[in-house]
Amino acid sequence: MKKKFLNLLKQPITNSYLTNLNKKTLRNEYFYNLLVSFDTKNFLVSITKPVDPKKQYTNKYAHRASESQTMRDAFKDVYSKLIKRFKPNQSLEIGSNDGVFIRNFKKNEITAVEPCLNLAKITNRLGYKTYPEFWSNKLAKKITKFHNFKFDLIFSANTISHIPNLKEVFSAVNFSLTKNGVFVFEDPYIGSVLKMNSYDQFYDEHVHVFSFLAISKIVEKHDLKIFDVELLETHGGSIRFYVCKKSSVQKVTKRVTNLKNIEKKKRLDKYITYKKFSSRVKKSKKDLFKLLKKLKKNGKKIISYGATYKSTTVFNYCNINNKLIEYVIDSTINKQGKFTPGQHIPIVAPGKSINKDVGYAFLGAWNFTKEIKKKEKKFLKLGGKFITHVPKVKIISK
Ligand code: JHZ
Repeated sequence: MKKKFLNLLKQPITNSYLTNLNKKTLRNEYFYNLLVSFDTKNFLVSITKPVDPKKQYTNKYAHRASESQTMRDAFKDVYSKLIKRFKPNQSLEIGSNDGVFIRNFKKNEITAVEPCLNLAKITNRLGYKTYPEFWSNKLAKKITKFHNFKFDLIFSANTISHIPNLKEVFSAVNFSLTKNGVFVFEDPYIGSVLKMNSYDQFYDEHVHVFSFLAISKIVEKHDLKIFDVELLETHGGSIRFYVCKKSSVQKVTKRVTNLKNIEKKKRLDKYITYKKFSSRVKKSKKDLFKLLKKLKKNGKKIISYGATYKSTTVFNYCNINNKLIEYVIDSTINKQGKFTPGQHIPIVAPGKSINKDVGYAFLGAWNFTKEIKKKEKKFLKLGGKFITHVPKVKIISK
């Protein structure tokens, strides 16, 4: 049974960066109510009414996974680790974005699936066979029929949590795996969201935010098992699942039972845990708005760093517009010159460092704080400060 615990109010589609602010564009901007629920039976945290994926994964998809050094390194590391441990002959990636993971492979070793046409074109051009379609039972059958083989490794990062129908995901995965093949996927972790108070991990694309307890219930129904699990620092706290067929030779590691026990102890299977989180979110909203208002009143210039999908949730939930934040800087070329969804703050290209007249930069990309601080040493040295809302609203001056 789904029980609502968090209301993040009216939100736009996070990928819909606006090219102009004329009347027609504004009239056509799509909004929905972002309500988050906890399923008391299968422990899954999900958006109550997901948006139609065709509205989200278009041929104008903006996010480029290889935009940060942190993520390029992380994907290289996981590639080496998986190759060493599983020695796959043939691999598949679900949601290959701009190819940040598959670029590590030889072209005949990996197949990719990416429904956003503009992204699929990038990797097809590089010579990696990419299916520009949504992952489904039908596509899984088509792929194995075309290639005449199944996969020893299926990998997916920041994609499975985006798919409303998880039953179909796992049934298509089971069909596509070789006898002892492995499915490794990683997504934001609900344990980290609760700890970091990072409510901005909820937006239209993050249909679910996973716990170990929720995924173990689902895979069980598809004749699969979790044989290993890792908690990661990426994207502000992620979880990596290692899944195989129940009949596989893979042995279940201790980490699996450990995490299961930790999650039970932290009551991730109880509605009250999420209800309490929602009170902390309301406080975070009040604190952030109050801080920005105060700084503005004192004549400070505030900008935002990283036109992230996450910050779209923050700005729209907390009612932060360009009266408070003058502009957002982002290194992604196809976000520059556009406006943030819902609150319409202009997005500009970063200069060599943050402009001298800027007093404060809100960390829209707080998950890359280390990388950003390293790049913006001069800004900090000249007295500039960052603002973050995770784990609580505060100013960072060093
Ligand atoms: P980043 C996206 O979310 C969408 P977002 C998606 N749904 C998802 O799950 C996650 O990614 C994984 C910029 N930047 O990765 C680049 C700079 O400008 O936190 C990006 O636009 N300068 C698929 O958008 C943004 O910030 C920098 O120095 O919340 C970061 O976006 C750095 C480090 C980043 O994901």
